[in-house]
Amino acid sequence: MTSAPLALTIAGSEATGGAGAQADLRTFQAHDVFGVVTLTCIVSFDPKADWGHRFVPVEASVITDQLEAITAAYDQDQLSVTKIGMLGTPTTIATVAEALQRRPFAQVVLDPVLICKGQEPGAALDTDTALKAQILPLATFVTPNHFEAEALSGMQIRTVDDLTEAARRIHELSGAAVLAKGGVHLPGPDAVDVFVDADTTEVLSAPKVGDVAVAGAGCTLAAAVAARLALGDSPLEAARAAKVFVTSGIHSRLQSAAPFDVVRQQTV
Ligand code: PXL
Repeated sequence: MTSAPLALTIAGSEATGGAGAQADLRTFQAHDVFGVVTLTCIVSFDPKADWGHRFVPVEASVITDQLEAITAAYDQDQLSVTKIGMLGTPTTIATVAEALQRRPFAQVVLDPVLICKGQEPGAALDTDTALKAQILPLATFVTPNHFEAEALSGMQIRTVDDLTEAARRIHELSGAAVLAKGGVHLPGPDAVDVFVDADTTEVLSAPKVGDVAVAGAGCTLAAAVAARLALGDSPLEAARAAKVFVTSGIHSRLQSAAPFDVVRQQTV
């Protein structure tokens, strides 16, 4: 028998494996963290329609069943870290929020997926509002990308100073540690993320790997934060390590016929 650090991902399936639960599980495994999954939805890109998203939510009762099985099998001492990825509908958001209130997790890493690459902006305003109202207050660590940081902070982000201010506002709003991602969206040679919690503001920087966003980077970063927290890192240590991990995965990215290259997670 062995004991192992565990982490749960509450996320969607993206069938080609670039993003979602598949990326999360590969990231957990790369850190030797035992991963378990509650599946929230199934996304199948449509190659006949410009690789648009076909989205099917998992029924609320089935989401509850998965969480019931997982939390009965592993108690709060054994499984204390969860990562939340794509939820997708207000019903799913309410279901997950209720389950997390019933059985709290010490660490809740929220990747506030408001929209996936290729989706229409603004298509899901009620989902965004529900996520902000019901899930954000439960998070202990949030990883918004450029677009999500603008939506959550209510400000435009054009510079690293803007990104820092937005991260500070999201920290004040949520009480969570925040790792706000500039990605390829800020000008300059570096991909810049900003970490803010009650004690620290730190700019994390790595040279950009090309100018085009890679699929799965957001999922991988948040999952790496969750894995590092499960291994005992502080939030700041987890943020630093996750940035290094995702940068390495972008360097060894996988090509396919889909429009985006995907992150390939490298064993730590
Ligand atoms: O990258 C955001 C994302 C997260 N989760 C799932 C997705 C996507 C984007 O495609 O499909 C399941």
